[in-house]
Amino acid sequence: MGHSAAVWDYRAAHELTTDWNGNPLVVLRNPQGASARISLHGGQVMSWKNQHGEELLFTSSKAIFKPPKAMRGGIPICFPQFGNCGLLEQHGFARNKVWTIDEIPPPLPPNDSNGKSFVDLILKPSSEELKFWPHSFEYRLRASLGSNGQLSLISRIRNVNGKPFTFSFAYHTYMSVSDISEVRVEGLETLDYLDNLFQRERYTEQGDALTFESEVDRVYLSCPNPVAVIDHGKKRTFVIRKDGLPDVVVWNPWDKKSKAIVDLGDEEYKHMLCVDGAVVENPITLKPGEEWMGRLEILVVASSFCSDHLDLQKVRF
Ligand code: TA6
Repeated sequence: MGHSAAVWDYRAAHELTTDWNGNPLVVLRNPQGASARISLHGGQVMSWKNQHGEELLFTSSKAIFKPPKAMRGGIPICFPQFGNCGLLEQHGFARNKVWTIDEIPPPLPPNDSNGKSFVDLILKPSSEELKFWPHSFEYRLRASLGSNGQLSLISRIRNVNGKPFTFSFAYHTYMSVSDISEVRVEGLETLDYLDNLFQRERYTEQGDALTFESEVDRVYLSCPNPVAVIDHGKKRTFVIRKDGLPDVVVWNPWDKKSKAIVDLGDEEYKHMLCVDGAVVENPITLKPGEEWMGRLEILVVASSFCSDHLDLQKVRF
């Protein structure tokens, strides 16, 4: 793009536009040519491209971009409930609501702003949500793109209510992969997980790395940083770091489940993998006036950058 980082105006590097369906969309760009698109519908990241213009997130060819449902792909936000075991709709309402741009957000540390193009969004409950979930909150989301192409999402949820409330949460991240049979996930070894395919029974991961031969729908508990999704086909690795998000959800619907999902093509499970930074096992309780923060950072590096025994510690965010 011909801009040097020194003269790059990061504030001006976010642009408000609309998708083909008329939904407002914010586009972030970095000086090297990477970009991210964040919809005000759901505060959902719809696209994240590297400096070569390659898409890093999966979007279904059958995705429905029409509110009120979340688009199948990108990064839908699951709040105030992950899954369908509460009183609310599956994965909560945040992904189906219209967010607004937060013009004067409370400050974040300089590291979360300097050298990044970013946008701040806010969601407050409407009288409709309050009927089903009677808790006043302010949910602030910062989405940013670093000069190295890193995507960061910072959620700050504040209780502005008179009573405590409890929530679970996930950044439901659909990664685009060459072929699911060419992918392995590292960083989950020896961890306990809840298996959604077996009534959330608890197991311990025995393998050195997680590979995929059938449907997987698990919540790995208390995962340390980083977690890596290694795509041998594309020779690239997603390195995931998180803060305030102890659990990691791993989901691939495989062939049978895919056929039952209307907005997912029958064969598309081969090209997606959800790996979510999440809070599932121990939901968060906020007292009046308290705030919770959950941060997700994803960087994509060439797999050759890491050796066979992936030295992820040397990956700089
Ligand atoms: O664990 C991930 C999961 O909860 C799966 O059980 C699966 O249903 C998926 O999310 C997608 O949910 P959605 O409501 O977006 O169709």
